[in-house]
Amino acid sequence: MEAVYSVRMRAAQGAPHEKGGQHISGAERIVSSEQVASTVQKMLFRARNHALGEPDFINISIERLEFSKIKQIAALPLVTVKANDHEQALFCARQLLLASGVQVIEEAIGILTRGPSPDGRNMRGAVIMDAQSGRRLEPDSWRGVRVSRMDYTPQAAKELSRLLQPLGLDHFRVKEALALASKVIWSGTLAEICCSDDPHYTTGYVSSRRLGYVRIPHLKHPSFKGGRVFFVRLQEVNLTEYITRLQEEPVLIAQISTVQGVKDLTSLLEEKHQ
Ligand code: WAQ
Ligand code: MG
Repeated sequence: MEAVYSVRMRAAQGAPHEKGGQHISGAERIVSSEQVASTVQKMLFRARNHALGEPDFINISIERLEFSKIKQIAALPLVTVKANDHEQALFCARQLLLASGVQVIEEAIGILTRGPSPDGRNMRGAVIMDAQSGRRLEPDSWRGVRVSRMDYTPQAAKELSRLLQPLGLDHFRVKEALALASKVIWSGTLAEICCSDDPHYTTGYVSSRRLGYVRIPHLKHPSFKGGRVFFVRLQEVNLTEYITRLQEEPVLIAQISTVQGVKDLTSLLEEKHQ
């Protein structure tokens, strides 16, 4: 890979995001020069065929990046916690966040339930929350902070697919969420909770420095709006630098960590204690 390009897409309904439009879809890739055109085409198709509806505005941007300046990082280890229904999923999410040092759990779950924006809709980006007080810290509480400029190296993507396949998890959704979560933790985040905004996708996750990426089946109740909350410790991060890193610092995941199947909560927490 010599010259690489960041290709980003965001699609909204009613108006562009910056004019209050409803977020429909987004995607982030870092690809070689030859892949730019096909990536744009795939993103366009994806924006126009989304479960949330047809967008009125699609923004695709292409930016050349200097490969030598891109940080190479490792993916978080991936595991699925056993949860048979929504109740159990919520219990797991609470325990996993507590074990990661987050106290303000109900505030975050409330946001995923009601929708993060002031009018109860979903945002294109994430909520940033003070892990101690539960105070929201993102500068724009209508749009949130969008993590951008991350992807896998071709080798790492291949390796991840190879490991996910026997578990039946080799889907773009899992891979994209793991890439995002890995960049988010690398950027200085203590922990994250996420639920899709897609009404049909009910598996969510909690990720953290301590536990890695923990998938939680049934986390998304049909009534949840979905979204992402990044928990930070204010004594650990400079908020402005942190947000710039999330949005702008290009990152390639060059190394895949462990990929495990389903584990029950107790053994998962015990393992991570050692
Ligand atoms: N930066 C910040 N927030 C984002 C970004 C981003 N790049 N992309 C999405 N979000 C926020 C936004 O509010 C979306 O509405 C919300 O997250 C959900 O996004 O292991 O599919 O892409 O099985 O719908 C997790 C489990 C799936 C995957 C998450 O999220 C698995 C998912 P979606
Ligand atoms: Mg979605």
